[in-house]
Amino acid sequence: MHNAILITGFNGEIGRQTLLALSKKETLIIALDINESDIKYDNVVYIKDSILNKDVMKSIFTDYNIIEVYHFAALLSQSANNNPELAREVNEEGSKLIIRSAMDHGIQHKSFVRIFFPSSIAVYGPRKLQDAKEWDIIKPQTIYGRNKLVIEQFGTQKYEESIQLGYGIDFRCLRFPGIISPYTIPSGGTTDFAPQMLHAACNNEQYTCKVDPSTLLPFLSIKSTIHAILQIMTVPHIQSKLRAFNVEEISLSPEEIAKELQKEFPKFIVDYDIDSKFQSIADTWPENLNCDEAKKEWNFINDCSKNAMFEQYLIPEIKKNYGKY
Ligand code: AKB
Repeated sequence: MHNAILITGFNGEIGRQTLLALSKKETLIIALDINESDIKYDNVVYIKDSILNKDVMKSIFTDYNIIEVYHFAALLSQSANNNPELAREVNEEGSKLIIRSAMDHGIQHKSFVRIFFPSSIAVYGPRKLQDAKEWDIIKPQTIYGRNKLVIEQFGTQKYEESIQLGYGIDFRCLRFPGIISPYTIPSGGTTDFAPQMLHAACNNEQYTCKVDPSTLLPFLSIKSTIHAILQIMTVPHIQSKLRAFNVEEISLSPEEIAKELQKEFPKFIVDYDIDSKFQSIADTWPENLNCDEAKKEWNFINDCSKNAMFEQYLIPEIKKNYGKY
């Protein structure tokens, strides 16, 4: 039976770049997504199906010796608020099915299946924190935040059971802020305005932002996102009792992002049409995150300036992505 890595939601903003990074490994990859793949790598078996399909999940864990799982299939905050039942099914039941399948596999093979789960700043609330720490008030105000917290707690419980058994799963989580990628344009998220602005500016499009210009939120570039995922998944052993860690590079507001982009794209116009569905969520998410635990555990580095993020990475990459050298 071949060793293999399972990745779900590989067509998404984080999944796509994680699959690219994992494809450089020798290990076979089983890539599951509800949509077709438009990118083909040699060492990847593509499965077009839902994470809710129990038969598919059973066959994956029967046909392959799954050693790692990267689970990105999910509805983001706005999509989840618009479709709570589907969000509960996908974000909770689908995630639990994967965790249970991996746990059974680990027990059967007397091994630990290492699982990466992308949690979110959405678990914080109800008030907007500064320098939010992992053990701060955790009272999520959104369906999505509650979904993420349920799985953080379920995965941690199954990890603790695995430690008692001596095999099962090794569950690892990052609480992601907004992600800014020059390669994909996300939808369904509250922090999507940041990557959407980047792409609009490069394509000479005006952008209407649904979040107040002064609202501060934490962000990570996609490059640092993938680096952090690979770091937490390669640390031999996490000493901390925590299983979910904060990661952030920089705290930004829509007006700060617009100003950074207008340095390179002076004709870029942003106007604001505040949408309460977006603003009410953004007002419960932290302004910025304390990442000391990630620094302690695997030397997570986040000394990133606006210049480093935009002028040295996002802008050159977005121009390359659209062939605008
Ligand atoms: C969203 O905005 O829903 C996500 C997130 C911060 O988890 N990008």
